[in-house]
Amino acid sequence: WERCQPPIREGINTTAGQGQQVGVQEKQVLEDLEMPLARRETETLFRERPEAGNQYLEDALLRSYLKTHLPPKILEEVNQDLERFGNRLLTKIQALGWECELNPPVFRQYDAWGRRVDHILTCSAWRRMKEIAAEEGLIAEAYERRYSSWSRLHQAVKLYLFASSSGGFSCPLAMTDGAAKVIESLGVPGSLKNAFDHLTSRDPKKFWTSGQWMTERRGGSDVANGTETVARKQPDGTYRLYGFKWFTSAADSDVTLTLARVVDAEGQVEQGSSGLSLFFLKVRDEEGKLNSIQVQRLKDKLGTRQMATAELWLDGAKAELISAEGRGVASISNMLNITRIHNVIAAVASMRRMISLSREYARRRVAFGKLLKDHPLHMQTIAQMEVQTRGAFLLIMEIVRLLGLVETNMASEQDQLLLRLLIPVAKLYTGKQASAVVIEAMESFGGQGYMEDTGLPVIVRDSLVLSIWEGTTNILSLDVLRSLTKSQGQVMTVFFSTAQKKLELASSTTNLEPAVKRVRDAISHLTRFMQEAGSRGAATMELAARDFSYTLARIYAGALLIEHAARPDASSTDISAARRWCNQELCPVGTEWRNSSYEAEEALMDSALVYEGSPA
Ligand code: UCC
Repeated sequence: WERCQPPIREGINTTAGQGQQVGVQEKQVLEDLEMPLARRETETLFRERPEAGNQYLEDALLRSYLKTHLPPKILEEVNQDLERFGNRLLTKIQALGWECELNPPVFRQYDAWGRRVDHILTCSAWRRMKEIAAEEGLIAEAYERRYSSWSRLHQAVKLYLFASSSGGFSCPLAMTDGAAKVIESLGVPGSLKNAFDHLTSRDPKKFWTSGQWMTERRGGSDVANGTETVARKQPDGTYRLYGFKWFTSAADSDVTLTLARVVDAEGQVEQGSSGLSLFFLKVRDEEGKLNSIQVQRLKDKLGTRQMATAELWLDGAKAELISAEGRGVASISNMLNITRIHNVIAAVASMRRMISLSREYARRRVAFGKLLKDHPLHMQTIAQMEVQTRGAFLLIMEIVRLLGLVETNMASEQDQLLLRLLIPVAKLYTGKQASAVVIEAMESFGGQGYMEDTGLPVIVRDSLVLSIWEGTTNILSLDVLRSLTKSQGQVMTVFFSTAQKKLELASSTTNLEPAVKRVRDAISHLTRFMQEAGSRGAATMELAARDFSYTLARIYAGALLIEHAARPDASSTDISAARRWCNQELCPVGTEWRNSSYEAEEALMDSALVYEGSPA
């Protein structure tokens, strides 16, 4: 309101009867009191719009990470590609992303003549995104392996730069990557060779995207018990699928992987996880007709509205069985681990984009007589977000580095175990971080952050799903425990030894001593917790699973930040980020253990607290 008030002008007397000169001035003042003045003020506000530049060039941590880890020849090429891609994102792709937001998909069930058509209509910008994804090799890069183990990291960095400008297209890319991974892990059998070529193509005319239809009405998390879809074998060896898929993301995709129960000769199916098998199917035939699939409706979602999520009836959809019978969950977990990695990439990208806009805004916006950037409290808030984002960024780089090693047969058994553990840890931790950081960053724009047409609420809405899809925080915490059980605790041995090695690298850096000490203390608290809680059995570990996973994320990211800050050419900000990260509670599971939060009586009290006053 203050901005709309006319300014007080010194030296202008508006009282009547003081001659012609005064009369002209008075007229001027009266004119100024009209709209033009208010409009001029508004124009000032326009100039405060934060503009992010080339997101690659402005990302100091990303660039220093690449410089530290990539071999020089690869660095040179990757650097060139990323700078070019950063410019393309800024000048072309970002605008397309906004168009996708403004033109969400529309579902048309019938044509003008009453024929059932079930068309999901997407906008031209969305379709252009698909072409760009192919041209940029956003999937291909990872499978061509021209930079050997570093190809995965190169791809991940491109996806990270792309995510916040992609208009939601990161979602189909995640599933496409997951499908390619499953097919590759099956040895690219002849029947899937064509599909693999399409999914990993750089040719926009050839490129296919994939869905991942896992969720049915009775089970999003509990896939083993919630899947009702059945598969009937046909004389030609193919199957026909019958069932109802409750959430199918990017339902305009070309192909999909899905789970179903094979019907045996007696017409029976096996329930539970061991009754599930994995199928590949094309969504449409060559003429564009749906593969015996009916679209019931599109979902009305809080965010990711650029992307069509549908309810689908499978009414005899033709499909190919691609796992051993009953090994559906284990087979699709190859896809899940890839889509979970993409989830982490998207989480870090959304935090990075919001901070990038926030810091630009702080350079332009004046409040209380000075720029926001000159208000220490404001800068402290953004710096705290920056520290969180740096920890998350190094986690994702570590994961894709390990994945690259696994994919090029250069990984040790320890690397594989560590990767298995870190994927759910990073997914659950960064999903939560993203919502917290993005909402905090929204606040740094004041009321403007809440305005739809700034584009900021889109980032907020879209980031909220990151802790839900691909496994909620609790489901992922249980997956962390699954990785412990399956490896008989070996994942933890590797976790501890790798974290300790990273800390040793910093032993001669005096500035990092306090941070190193805090991580070492956290490791000993965690070790003590595991010794004591481990003997209490599964129920205790289940109650502790979330805090346990947070502890792993904080310790490991702390070790990574310390490692990065211990480089000979590390900056003072690298050191400060490591120290600040390590100043937070690094071992929440130890604290809660001391508070007896995981005792059986406390679990009973949880229920009592939740249900007090609620009818039985
Ligand atoms: O939301 C969806 C699509 C969204 C769009 C994608 C966007 C991606 C991000 C984009 C960013 C922009 S699709 C729905 C997502 N749904 C889920 O994530 C499901 C959540 N639920 C779980 O993860 C559960 O934990 C289940 C389904 C895995 C539990 O199934 P079971 O059958 O009860 O689990 P079991 O019996 O423990 O595991 C069966 C087998 C075991 O192997 P074996 O038999 O050899 O011992 C497990 O070790 O599967 C293995 N397994 C795994 N292996 C299970 N999970 C994993 C894993 N993560 N990695 C390796």
